[in-house]
Amino acid sequence: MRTAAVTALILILNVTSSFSQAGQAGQTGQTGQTEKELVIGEQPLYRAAKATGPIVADGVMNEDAWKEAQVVTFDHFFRRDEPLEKQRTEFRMMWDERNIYLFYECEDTSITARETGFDGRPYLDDCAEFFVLPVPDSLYMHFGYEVNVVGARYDYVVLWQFVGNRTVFIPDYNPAYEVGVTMDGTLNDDTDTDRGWTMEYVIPMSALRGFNTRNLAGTRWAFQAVRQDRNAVDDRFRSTSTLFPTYDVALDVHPPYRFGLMEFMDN
Ligand SMILES: [Ca+2]
Ligand SMILES: [Ca+2]
Ligand SMILES: [Ca+2]
Repeated sequence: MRTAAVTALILILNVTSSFSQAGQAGQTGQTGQTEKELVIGEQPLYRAAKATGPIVADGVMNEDAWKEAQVVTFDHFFRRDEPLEKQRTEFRMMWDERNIYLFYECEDTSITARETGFDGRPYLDDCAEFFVLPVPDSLYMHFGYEVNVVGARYDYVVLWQFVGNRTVFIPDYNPAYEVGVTMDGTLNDDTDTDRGWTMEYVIPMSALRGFNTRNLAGTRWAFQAVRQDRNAVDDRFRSTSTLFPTYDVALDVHPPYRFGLMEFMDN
């Protein structure tokens, strides 16, 4: 146990060190980044616009504020068996002093969700996930939010490969946040063809307790956004797509050193 704890500490120190070195290299125009090797400090950047008006978590993008959001797609697919499983997802994120706002717009020919329990396994269903580490760095933890299309939530703190190679999920993290869903199709009916679903999150800054959530304009946090796509009621298999590449998906989609960055824009 003592050896594992020391190893974890050394890993954290190494990552912190390489982050600052990579940042300096980036400033001088040098880059060690390749398709397979994401260098800490050179992660891809999402620019989160500041919301200029209220946003209601109802799954409907009818607020003027959303017009300012950068639109990106999840182009990294994993666990994909069939071409059918490569379905399009558009993602938007905004912020203000009180909240982070997320919008997932998912094309889906088969809307499927079985989990209804709290802190269960919504990730085996059609599910939108958000992992955030509220610093511009790659510490070995993050907050996680996963909600399926029937509103079943799984929220947790991850300690990634914290003890040896073991990742610890702490589900006792149960913050207050709002989620709204719309579906264009029929739930859990494999015999027809659906069109898609949306999910809108409003996560209060207070959910990220313990981290600095003030004076955010111009600062950066690490995050990842993920979609699970299940297309058969009786088969738990689902494909996974992510905003940022995560090359070790056989491991999982949670390593914080594969996260990208969000920048809090002041418009
Ligand atoms: Ca809305
Ligand atoms: Ca929880
Ligand atoms: Ca689906």
